[in-house]
Amino acid sequence: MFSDSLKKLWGFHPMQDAYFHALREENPSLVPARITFTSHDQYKTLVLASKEERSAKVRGHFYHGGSELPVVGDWVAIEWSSGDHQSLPIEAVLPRFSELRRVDNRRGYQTLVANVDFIGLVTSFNQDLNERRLERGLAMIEESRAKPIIIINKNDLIDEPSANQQLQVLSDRFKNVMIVSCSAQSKNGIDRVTALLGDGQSVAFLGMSGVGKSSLINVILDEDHLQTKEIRLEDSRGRHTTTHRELLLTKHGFWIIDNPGIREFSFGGEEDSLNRTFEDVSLLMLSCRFSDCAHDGEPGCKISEALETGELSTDRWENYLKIIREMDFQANKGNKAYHSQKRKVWAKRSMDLRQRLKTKERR
Ligand SMILES: Nc1nc2c(ncn2[C@@H]2O[C@H](COP(=O)(O)OP(=O)(O)OP(=O)(O)O)[C@@H](O)[C@H]2O)c(=O)[nH]1
Ligand SMILES: [Mg+2]
Ligand SMILES: [Zn+2]
Repeated sequence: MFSDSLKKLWGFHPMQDAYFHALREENPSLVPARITFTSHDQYKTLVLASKEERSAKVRGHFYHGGSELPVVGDWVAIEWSSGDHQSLPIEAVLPRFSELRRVDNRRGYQTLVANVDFIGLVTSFNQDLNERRLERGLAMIEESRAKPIIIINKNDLIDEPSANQQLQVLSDRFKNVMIVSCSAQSKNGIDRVTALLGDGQSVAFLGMSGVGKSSLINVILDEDHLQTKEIRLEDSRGRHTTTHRELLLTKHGFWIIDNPGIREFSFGGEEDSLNRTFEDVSLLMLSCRFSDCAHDGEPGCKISEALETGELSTDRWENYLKIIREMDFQANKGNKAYHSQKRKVWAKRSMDLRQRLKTKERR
């Protein structure tokens, strides 16, 4: 129906293709399409076979059957028909090879984007540059199965030696993570970002409001497609400039998704993916002498040793404890007694740690 090279350019994975073919055997009028935009119950899709953009709506069974609704980046099976006036019905969401989720207190979690190869964790060279926050963002990305790229924007605001010094600090802390610095304003370093992304791959930008996600995307697209703050100041409608997600094709051949700014990175994942983000910490914990070590000054505790020698920074360890506490909180919301007991244990643990470090400083 369409060539392998087209599938590759649009990021349609063989796994999704296979699933789609199974659906098509039952209903031959189905075609694959990718969600580029969502707003309430309206979707915009790019139809692979005809390469056209069409509006679409999910079928009723999504609401009754409890299937998860499509998000930007999703591949869906839609029932195609000619004529551009009507919305095409979305029959099913194809399996995702990655999905970025955040914890949502009402719904449990919310899926933000799907099927991206990379997530650009965007921050900037000013007060926004916060290692702990980046670390939480990395944990959230680890859970998504996409690869993180830390993008530090606004390098026009800082001289080169200071920028390099800050980059060094980050690469010491986040080993094995790609880190690039750039400026949407001076266009410095934009090629470092685009060089990381290949034909047909997709990247989503994620970060606090105002770090310059939309500005960067405009520079990458080479057009003022997205609204950025300046325009927005004139009508002064609140703090967040971007309000929708949108999937766009760049002239370089990769796809890019802008996201509204987020207030905080929430980690709602499994311990496994947290352990990958904090690989150094989990390796240390595994090598403590006692398997039930509370990392609280027990003999043979590798965490305590690493904190003493500075091999593990206190900040990183405390951040790890904080995220673990939140995970427990999420996991045991329904079980108040358990949760309050656990919380006491962890709160004591980090208080003990603080105490010990204070005494150490005094020494
Ligand atoms: N100095 C400097 N300012 C920049 C740069 N990139 C963006 N800005 C400014 O930062 C402000 C915010 O930029 P946006 O692109 O709207 O930020 P955003 O991350 O998309 O924000 P939200 O959509 O609210 O999440 C604007 O005033 C931009 O002009 C840069 O590289 N250097
Ligand atoms: Mg924006
Ligand atoms: Zn220990």
